[in-house]
Amino acid sequence: MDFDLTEEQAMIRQMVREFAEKEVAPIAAEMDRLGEIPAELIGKIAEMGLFGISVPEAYGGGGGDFLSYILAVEELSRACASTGVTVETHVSLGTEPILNWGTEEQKQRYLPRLAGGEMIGSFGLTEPNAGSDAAAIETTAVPDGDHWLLNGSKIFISNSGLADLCIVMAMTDKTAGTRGISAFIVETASPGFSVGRQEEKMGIRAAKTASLTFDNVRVPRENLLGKIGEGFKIALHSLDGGRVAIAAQALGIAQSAFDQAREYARMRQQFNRPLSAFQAIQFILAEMATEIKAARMLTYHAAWLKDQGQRITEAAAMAKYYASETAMKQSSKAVQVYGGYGYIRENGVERLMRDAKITEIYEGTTEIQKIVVAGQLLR
Ligand code: COS
Repeated sequence: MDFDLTEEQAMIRQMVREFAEKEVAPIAAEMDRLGEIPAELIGKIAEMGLFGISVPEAYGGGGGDFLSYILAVEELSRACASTGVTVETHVSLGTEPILNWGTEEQKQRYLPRLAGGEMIGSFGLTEPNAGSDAAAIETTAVPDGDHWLLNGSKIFISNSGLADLCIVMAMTDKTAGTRGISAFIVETASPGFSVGRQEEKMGIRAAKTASLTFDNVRVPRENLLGKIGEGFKIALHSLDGGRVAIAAQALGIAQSAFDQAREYARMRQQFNRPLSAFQAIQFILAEMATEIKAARMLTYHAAWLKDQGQRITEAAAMAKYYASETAMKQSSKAVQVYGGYGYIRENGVERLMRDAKITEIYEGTTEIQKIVVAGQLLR
């Protein structure tokens, strides 16, 4: 058992940490206020190679392993959870499905541009009537000569408005249940593809989230991803990886909450002593640090299993369930340590609480993660 990062993983973590502290953290509050990640920052992330961190060098990526990517999402999210999820959506949900399920031709066509950040990726699964019940999607794809015709709509789609490409799940056979769903690589510039208004969210306010509408969108036949009927499997397999990355996002938020709470506890004086001299506050910090460590172990272990080529359905669900609850708890505790100063925007800890909540919801709610874990345990 080896708990050390490799030299390369440690180097990537350090590099992303420095980048996040210098380029992301100073503008995180402003991005949250404006509801926007500046194009300049997206450009810098692309320059750093973070959009292609886990894409093999043969396709223009950095050739890093999955754990390196997880470390990058954690460090970005520690500075700004909106930035973390923008990269996460692009990598786990917009790029990995092509890497894992695409034909050689699809990989050659899309991966170099995705890895370089010239194209941003997204993932269209959720619909108004298909949230946790992902198989209930109503968007349809019907063959039409050399194309597929897509009709329907999606909601709550991350990176909408920013993305150039969307992996869209659509029904190709309504009578076949989950095996009637297929996946398509859809370019967002296609006629009939439209993006709704950006949602006003509680947290991750700088990340883009909008609905999509497909009005007779013509998708070339060769853009079917995987085989007909494999879409649900592709979606859930992609979400396995995505859930580990959301656990990493949650970890970044929780770590930031701890860092700020500790700093404040040392600095803030009440009753002629720093807060950190009170056992009530020491216990809070001890609980925070312990739970964050446990969440980190689950998350890195799930990433390590993926790097060993093992199925991670259970490990990913456990990591996401635990890390997201940890982020919610720790960010709330950080606000408590700050007291009234934590409740006002100025100090930045309330943003962590708002950002943490979504990690318990997207890419499968906590309840869905428990269903997945129980399903594996009772198989
Ligand atoms: N990887 C690959 N394939 C998987 C899989 C995984 N992690 N999980 C399930 N599958 C396959 C199964 O093997 C099965 O395939 P076969 O029909 O060939 O046997 C198929 O998918 C259906 O599996 P299952 O019957 O377990 O699926 P359910 O309909 O019971 O749904 C839940 C399972 C509820 C867990 C699933 O719908 C889910 O994860 N929902 C949440 C969706 C979600 O995360 N939404 C967020 C949107 S993205 S922000």
